[in-house]
Amino acid sequence: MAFDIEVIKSVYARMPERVEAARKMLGRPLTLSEKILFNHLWDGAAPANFKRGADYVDFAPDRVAMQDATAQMALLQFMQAGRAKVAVPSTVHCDHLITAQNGADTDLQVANTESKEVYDFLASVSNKYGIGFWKPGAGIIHQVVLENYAFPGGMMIGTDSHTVNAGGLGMVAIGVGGADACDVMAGLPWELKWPKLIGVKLTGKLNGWTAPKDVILKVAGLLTVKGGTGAIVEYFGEGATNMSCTGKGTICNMGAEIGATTSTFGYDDSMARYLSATGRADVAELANQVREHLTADAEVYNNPEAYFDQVIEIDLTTLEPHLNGPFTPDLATPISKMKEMAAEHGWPTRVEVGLIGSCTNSSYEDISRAVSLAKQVADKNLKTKAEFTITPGSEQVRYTIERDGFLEIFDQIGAKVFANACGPCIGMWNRFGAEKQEKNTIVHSFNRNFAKRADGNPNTYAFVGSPELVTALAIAGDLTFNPLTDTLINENGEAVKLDPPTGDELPTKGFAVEDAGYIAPAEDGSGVKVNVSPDSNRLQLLDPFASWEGTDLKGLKLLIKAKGKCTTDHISMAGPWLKFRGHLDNISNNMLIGAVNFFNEKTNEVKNQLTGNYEAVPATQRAYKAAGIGSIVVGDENYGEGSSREHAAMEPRHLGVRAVLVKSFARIHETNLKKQGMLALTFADKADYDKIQENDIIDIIGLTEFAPEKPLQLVLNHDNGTSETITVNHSYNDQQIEWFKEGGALNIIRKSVVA
Ligand code: MIC
Ligand code: SF4
Repeated sequence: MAFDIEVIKSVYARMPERVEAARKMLGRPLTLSEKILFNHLWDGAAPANFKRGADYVDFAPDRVAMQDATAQMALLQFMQAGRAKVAVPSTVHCDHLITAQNGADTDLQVANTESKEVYDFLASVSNKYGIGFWKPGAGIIHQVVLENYAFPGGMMIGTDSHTVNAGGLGMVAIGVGGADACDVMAGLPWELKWPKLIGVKLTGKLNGWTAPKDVILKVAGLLTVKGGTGAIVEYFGEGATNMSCTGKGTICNMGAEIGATTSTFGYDDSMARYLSATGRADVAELANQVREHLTADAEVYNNPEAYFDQVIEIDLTTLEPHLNGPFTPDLATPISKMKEMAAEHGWPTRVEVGLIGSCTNSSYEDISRAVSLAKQVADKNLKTKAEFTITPGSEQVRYTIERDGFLEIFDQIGAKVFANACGPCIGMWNRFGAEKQEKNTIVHSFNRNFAKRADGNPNTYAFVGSPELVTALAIAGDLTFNPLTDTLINENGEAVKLDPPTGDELPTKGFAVEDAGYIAPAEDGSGVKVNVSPDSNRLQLLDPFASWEGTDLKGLKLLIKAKGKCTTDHISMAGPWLKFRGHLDNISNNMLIGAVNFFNEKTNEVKNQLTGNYEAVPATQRAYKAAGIGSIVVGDENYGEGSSREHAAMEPRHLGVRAVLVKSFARIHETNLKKQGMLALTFADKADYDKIQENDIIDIIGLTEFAPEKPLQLVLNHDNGTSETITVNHSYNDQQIEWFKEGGALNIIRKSVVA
């Protein structure tokens, strides 16, 4: 039986009435996204004609999921909320802290020793507060959620940007910072700007070498890393129903890479099949009863232009396999153009490593299709040219593919199987020789390929493709190999062609697993002790941030004017730093060390205005903090793109940065800044970015009358004695202004506990 079936029943029980009320109020048919949103309005709220992309609305999500690297901070905050138990079903998944090096068993052992303190902390907090705990090795959060918790029509939030993966099962699943998760677990409403809606119509049917991954690689190319900002992407059409549920998951997963709030698909037979195969026939049965509400009204898909803000159409029958990259997931190249593109840009064409798996692409279908290619290596007397690795998404998938002989076939091509964890996808990869920083190419089926992400080497060119294409390119050892047209020379000197991949949507013998890795919490956790040692360098209890002093902020130093792409990886790097995710002071030593300083084009070298010397960013900011001087960070477009990690907002807050002023923000990061009591500001005129000079002293004026939709003024005092005033915008509503004034949202919850 499924977990928390009562929650699912109650969501479905109220759905018909709430959907009808919304339809009546709007006087028009509804998209699926709208149905789910209206059905999850915060208790008692009546539907209203919310303005897309403008109105903040309170929601009541059905569940919360957290992964270990973000759960630490989320739970450190939750511990201060004064609650005995979480208010909605919640889970913790230990997946980000396992370094991939020698293979699953030894790597897992090492992690269990190295991160024991963190795992023990997470296990005991989970046990105490009624949170389901998935131990290290159980799998990657999004795969485990898809297999166990996701359900059509549900709404969940998760402290990871790829929470959106659950859209594959027809959910509205959204990535958030830990402070948002903390609110929902504490029983408070969760706020989101009513999203815009993008419709993607899929016609035709995938065939041959093309996979679901290619749909999202194509969409990313069309919409770019910013194109989905503030929007839910809803996929529909015969192409959607023709596709597996896990394939839909892949597409939704990488919706994070276009900045979309989330992506989703209407309920169909593929979802019912997946639910049944993963032991949840009961959920499928319930969903079948409210089927009409778990997809858009027919008029919407017949005439999408009238209901979506933007509509894209993709014909799956003619869609080509793509490779996206390097260094950004939206640089989309159809495989037939790769020869040209690589030559034009000087991309290294020799593929050193092919990596498949991750939360994005490790379904049974993915692995079975990749294995059909690996099999051809022996059958056609080929030799695999590149290294090859697999990170299964869950123990259930790993166990099943082992049973079905797939791992043995991969073994024959020299593949290494890493633990069921994030591993190389998040820089937890002890790649041999990476420290030499040689220029090289890897191909993987993950979702992100920002510089340094996988192995810490800035000269690694990472390309994202489907597991089947990655496998073919690893066999060929050549980025420009087009398996649709090209041949390979085998060990006998003959030219051979790879047959297109084939596979099974679901295991014919069913899924199996011995120990899935789940630990249920205590019925009554009140007696459970949670220990955090004051000497720990991994965990640190949180001290409340100071509230606003009640005046304008004057005399702020410019800490850094970041140039170009500044993702959360640039602001708070992962990889080696992941181990400090539960220790705010220690992790703050990575603050903005990856951001490029506009004035010298260097990373981690900014002018310390107190000494005039160029120093590391964290050290410079610590010097300002010691001197009691606030500072400001300036950034470019889509600042904070990528991860949900709130450390990217908490570190500057902790070290005394007061405001972040950019051309535009990525959604989760902007909310994280607000939640932590920072000022998140945008240039009213983007050209004003050019007015910011290295030695500026900056005043923020208008805070005593801080109000929604009312711009603030910034006075830039240049070192030649002149000054100029620019206008900056913000998107704070009344509630968020309170967060700022109180010094952070958590201070408000804390107060309510004391009161
Ligand atoms: C990622 O893919 O970047 C991560 C690591 O999963 C992050 C979460 C994190 O930084 O802990 C995400 O996407 O939110
Ligand atoms: Fe883990 Fe990578 Fe998925 Fe993030 S994207 S959850 S790091 S596997």
